[in-house]
Amino acid sequence: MTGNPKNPPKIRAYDGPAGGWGSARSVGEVLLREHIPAKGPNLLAHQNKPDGYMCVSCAWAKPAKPHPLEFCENGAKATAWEVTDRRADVEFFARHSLTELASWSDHDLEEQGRLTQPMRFNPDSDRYEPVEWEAAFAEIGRELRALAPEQVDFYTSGRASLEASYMYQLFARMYGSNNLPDSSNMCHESSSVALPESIGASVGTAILSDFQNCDCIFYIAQNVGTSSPRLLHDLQDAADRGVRIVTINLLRERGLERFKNPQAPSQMLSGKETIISTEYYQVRNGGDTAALFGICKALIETDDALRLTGTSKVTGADAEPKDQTNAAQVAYAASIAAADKKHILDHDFIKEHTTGFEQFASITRAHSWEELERVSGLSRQQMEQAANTYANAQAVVIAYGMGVTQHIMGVDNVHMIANLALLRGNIGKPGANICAVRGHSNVQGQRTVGITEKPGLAPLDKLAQLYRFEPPRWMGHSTVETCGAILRGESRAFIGLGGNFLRAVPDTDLMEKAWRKLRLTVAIATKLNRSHVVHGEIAYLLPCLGRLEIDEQESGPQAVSIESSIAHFHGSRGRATPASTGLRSEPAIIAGLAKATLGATAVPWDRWVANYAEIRDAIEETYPETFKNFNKRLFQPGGFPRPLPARERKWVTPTGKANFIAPARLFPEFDIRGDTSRLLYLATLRSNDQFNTTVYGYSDRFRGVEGTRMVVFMNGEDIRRLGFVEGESIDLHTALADAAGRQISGLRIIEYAIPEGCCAAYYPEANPLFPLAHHDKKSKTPSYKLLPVLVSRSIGTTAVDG
Ligand SMILES: Nc1nc2c(c(=O)[nH]1)N[C@H]1C(S)=C(S)[C@@H](COP(=O)(O)OP(=O)(O)OC[C@H]3O[C@@H](n4cnc5c(=O)[nH]c(N)nc54)[C@H](O)[C@@H]3O)O[C@H]1N2
Ligand SMILES: Nc1nc2c(c(=O)[nH]1)N[C@H]1C(S)=C(S)[C@@H](COP(=O)(O)OP(=O)(O)OC[C@H]3O[C@@H](n4cnc5c(=O)[nH]c(N)nc54)[C@H](O)[C@@H]3O)O[C@H]1N2
Ligand SMILES: [Mo]
Repeated sequence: MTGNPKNPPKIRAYDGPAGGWGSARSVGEVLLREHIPAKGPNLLAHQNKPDGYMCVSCAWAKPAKPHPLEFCENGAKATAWEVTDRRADVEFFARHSLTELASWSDHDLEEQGRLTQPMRFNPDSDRYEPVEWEAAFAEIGRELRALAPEQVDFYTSGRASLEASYMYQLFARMYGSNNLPDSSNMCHESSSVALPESIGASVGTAILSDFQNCDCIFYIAQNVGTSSPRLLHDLQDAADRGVRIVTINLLRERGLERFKNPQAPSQMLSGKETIISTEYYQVRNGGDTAALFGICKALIETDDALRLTGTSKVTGADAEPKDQTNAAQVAYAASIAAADKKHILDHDFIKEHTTGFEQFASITRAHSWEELERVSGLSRQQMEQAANTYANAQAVVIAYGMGVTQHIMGVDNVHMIANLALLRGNIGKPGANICAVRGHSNVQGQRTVGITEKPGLAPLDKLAQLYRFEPPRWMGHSTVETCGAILRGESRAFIGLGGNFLRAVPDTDLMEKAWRKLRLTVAIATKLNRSHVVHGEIAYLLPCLGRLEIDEQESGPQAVSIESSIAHFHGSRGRATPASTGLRSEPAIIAGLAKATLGATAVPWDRWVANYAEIRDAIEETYPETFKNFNKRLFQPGGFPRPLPARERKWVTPTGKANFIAPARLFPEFDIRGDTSRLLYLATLRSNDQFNTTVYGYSDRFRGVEGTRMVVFMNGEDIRRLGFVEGESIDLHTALADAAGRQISGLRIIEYAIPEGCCAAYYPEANPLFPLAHHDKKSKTPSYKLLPVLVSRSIGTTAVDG
């Protein structure tokens, strides 16, 4: 089984809007595909509702007054994928050896359906075989006790509830380890490092009402139509109010161009679409710091001129516009003058609330337009136009995603976003603020309750006092450090609370070899994936309930909770019948592991499992300010907010102010090896038919790709310059010194609206290209959106998915 798509690949331009009938049809098809046409629609009615369950797809806000159907195409897919009627049961594992399953594609592995009971790897039969829960816990406990805590890694993917995450970090710390890497290390970690330095907040500060009160949105490097489609409704409402939406993205993404609301009958029938972006700037990948410097330069220099002269005369722009560049600037200065403004920057805010402005301004002025244009791929006029729009807005939301964070300069990029916001006081006023659009549905929340490798970020003293143990104080492993320790043979055991670590990380080929040498791999999971079929010497699959399922415990059916992208907490109650009676909940599995590993402790594990409200009480005791009256507020419509001092312009930074921080460079320095005439900069992307490593199918409707994922998006000029033709198969080779030999083969060329010199391919297929060392040194986030690659014609290879 190769996982080859059933139909031959088709590539054609998609000219519909995001949403629309395509989306409505797709939801129906998904329910059919997972054999759940009857229970599906009923269940979906409870998705993201105050009394229902919180979607397991993205982390976008759940409004207090939801739409009758508060879900999107991709949320419906995630639901269908979880409540599917398909099963990877005992008979399935009896039929297939692990050697065989290791040749299956990501899609085919998960497509087998839900895991049904605990399994242990048997080396004699090369199969996973059923095992009793207690026997599994006992052996895992014995193995963990035989290892040093430094040798064990406890990974969390961002779906686990606040309750499960809190228990998991406590288990790891009581065992003696701070090795708590998580999916966030590959995702928004650049935000988690940069935002505290800039504004003293570890998360975005925007809430839903900011989208309702802004007069401008900067939408940077996030693919809303695929990755967080419900946010498209908020963008649509804003667009309908006449809000300017300025998009900065590597690609032309359909969801950022046009949207038709599949849940608004009038739009569906009338054929009306909403134009989302009023300005669309296609930046080169890795060009955001330069582009944002350019926008800041236009603002600062225009402000300089206004302050000097008190008139609309601005640097480089005489009264008579000589070219388009000057035209934009003059129009801008004129509009400022018309509004009788004497300056463009919010000097009162800068003076009262920030440090570092003068230094940032002089570094910004010193960057030449030529350099900024070359690195960003935008023209001076475009950057000035964006600045003009920015300066004419009273309240701006700046939202961003992975195209900013997954970079060698990820932290620098986020600093630049904060700098732009600070120039006009766009933090801590209604309708403004920074929105870090989060990925996994509880990735933000798991950090809030202690999942972190950094001892300084966990309330260790409090945990010590509450549970009477001495927590480890050493710095644990982040995701890339876990990979390093596994590659070096230092880590001996890997426990995964969800996720598909082996596919999500860089250097996947090397990692697989090292992974097989681990003494112990334990996966708490809902579905089979590659991190399970490639396994350690002793390997366990511990199947858990999903969030959508009824979680019956001693005190009755349980609820869990999550934190959304806008820092609101929500209760979630499962509605679906569990996939199997052999499943346990994540809290129950963690408690089982903890008791078997740690013996008697001061933690009432069994009581917690019997009634999750008691876990929430413990969370509240640990974080009294954040989780005040947790159980009482659990189902508050719209969620209850997490206190965010930066929203009130209280800056929890060492200076007590918000800080302008200027990146030291515009673009990373790479030690490139090979024929540079064949060099392109690669970004990796998600299709509209996947959730991370979960590949639902082989369709990327908005980008017009059907039936394959083995493609590379290229600019037409590059295709011709390199002597290729569209549809031809090529290979990509990592072009960095010390990274020789990393390549992927047989990618079909698609001509696409992407700047020259750049290209894009799908994640996780492209991950073998990324060397582990290729990450942001400050946040350790892998640079998944910027890798120098060389392209060559494929010899004798054909594209094979999987
Ligand atoms: N359906 C679906 N939903 C998801 C997920 C999924 O896989 N499928 N994953 C979830 C997770 S964990 C996450 S983190 C989010 C991810 O959601 P996104 O943040 O949207 O991440 P990507 O899909 O990787 O795409 C990033 C976008 O950045 C652009 N880009 C790439 N490089 C650059 C650059 O250098 N500069 C600029 N300005 N733009 C760039 C790309 O063109 C693309 O539009 O979505 C979450 N939601
Ligand atoms: N090249 C490249 N690599 C990337 C990225 C990229 O843009 N480019 N993006 C990165 C990002 S942003 C992220 S977040 C990571 C994602 O990395 P991960 O979070 O590790 O991966 P997922 O694909 O989300 O994990 C899917 C698996 O989770 C399990 N699962 C699903 N639901 C549940 C549940 O309720 N409970 C439990 N216990 N298990 C469950 C299933 O077994 C499923 O197979 O990948 C990163 N890797
Ligand atoms: Mo993510």
